[in-house]
Amino acid sequence: MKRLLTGLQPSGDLTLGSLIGGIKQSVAYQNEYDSFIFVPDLHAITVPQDPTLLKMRIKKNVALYLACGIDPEKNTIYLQSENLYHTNLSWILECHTYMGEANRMTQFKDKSKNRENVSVGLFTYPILMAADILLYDADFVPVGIDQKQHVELARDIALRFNNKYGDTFTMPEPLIPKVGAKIMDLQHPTKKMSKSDEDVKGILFLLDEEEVLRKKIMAAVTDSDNKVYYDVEAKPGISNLLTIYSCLSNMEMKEVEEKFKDSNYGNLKKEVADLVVETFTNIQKKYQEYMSSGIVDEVLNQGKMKVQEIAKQRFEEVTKKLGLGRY
Ligand code: ATP
Ligand code: LTN
Repeated sequence: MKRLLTGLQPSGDLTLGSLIGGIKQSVAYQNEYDSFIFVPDLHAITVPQDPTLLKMRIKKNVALYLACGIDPEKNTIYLQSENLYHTNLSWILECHTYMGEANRMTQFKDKSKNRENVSVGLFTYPILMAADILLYDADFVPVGIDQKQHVELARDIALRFNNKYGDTFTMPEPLIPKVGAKIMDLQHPTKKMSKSDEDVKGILFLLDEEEVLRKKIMAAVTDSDNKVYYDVEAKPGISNLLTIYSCLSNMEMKEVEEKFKDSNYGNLKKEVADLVVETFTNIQKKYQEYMSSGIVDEVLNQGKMKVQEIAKQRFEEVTKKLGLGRY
C-alpha cells in the first residue's frame, strides 16, 4: 500500500487554507493509502513562540485533525518532537544539501523579509521537512502550492543520497489540490491566507465564531465591476470566494460559476458565508468533544510507539551506509 504523509505546523490556529491545502486531501485519501499525519512542532519554533500557547496549539491541532475527519483507525497520528529520529536524520540530510539549493527556497526569502534576528532553523527548515518525509518512505505528500518547492527539495536530496549510497529513500510526490492550492487572504486577495499573519481580518480560522466568520466574509475585498466569474488576474477577490465555495461544496468551478452568474457580490458573499459557517460549525462541535475526551493523548501515544519503531530501522540503515558508529 502506498503511503501518504502530511503535517500542519502549530504556529498559529488552523485556517481554511490549512483545511483545504493540508487536511482535506488526507481525509479524501485515507481509505486508499497508509496515512500518516503529524504535528511539526519543531518547525513551529523556527520563529519565536510562546511556550504555553505552543503546547495548547499542539493539542488543538490533533483535535482539529480528528474533527475535520481524520480517522484515527486509518491514520498514524504523532508529534514530530516525540521522535528524535526526525532531527537526527535532518542533520545527515543537511550534510547532503548544497547551500545553493537551500538558498533557492522562496519561503525562507519571504519569511525572513522584514524580520530581525532570523534563526538558522528558519533557513534549514526545508531539510527538517525532507527528514519528516524520507524517514517514513512517504509516496505522497498533500500540501498547498507554497510547500511544493520543499517537497521537490526532499526529492533532490533523496535522489542524491540514493545515487551515492544505493537505494535508500522513496521518492515523494507532492499532492496539490486542483482547486484551492492557495486560498487567499480575504483582505489582500493576492496574498496567501496564512495563519501566522498578525492582521487577522482576512483570515478564516477554523475555530472562529459564526458572527466573526460572517463579518470577515461580508467584508472581503472584491472589485467594482459587479460581475461574478472566475479570473484570478482580473478579479482575485471574487475568484477566491468562488474557489472557497468550490472546495467546500465539492462542486466543479464551472458549476459554481454557473450557479452565481446572475448573483451580485452581496449574494455570493452570503452564500459563501453560509457554507463556511455550516462546515466550520460541524468541525467545532466535534472539536469540543475531542478536546474534552482523552482521545488526543491516546492517539498520540499509539502513534509515537509506531513511528519510533519505523524510524529506528530507517535511521540505522542510513547510519550504516554512511559508516557512522561502531557496528
Ligand atoms: P504559517 O503562516 O505559520 O507559515 P501556513 O498557514 O502557511 O502557516 P501551515 O498551516 O503549516 O502553513 O500549512 C499546512 C498545510 O496547509 C500546508 O500544506 C500548506 O501548504 C497548506 N496551506 C496553508 N495555507 C494555505 C492556503 N492559504 N491555501 C492552501 N493551502 C494552504
Ligand atoms: N512545512 C509544512 C509543514 C510540514 C510538512 C512536513 C508538511 C513540516 N514537515 C512534512 C508535509 C510533510 C508547512 O505547511 N508549513
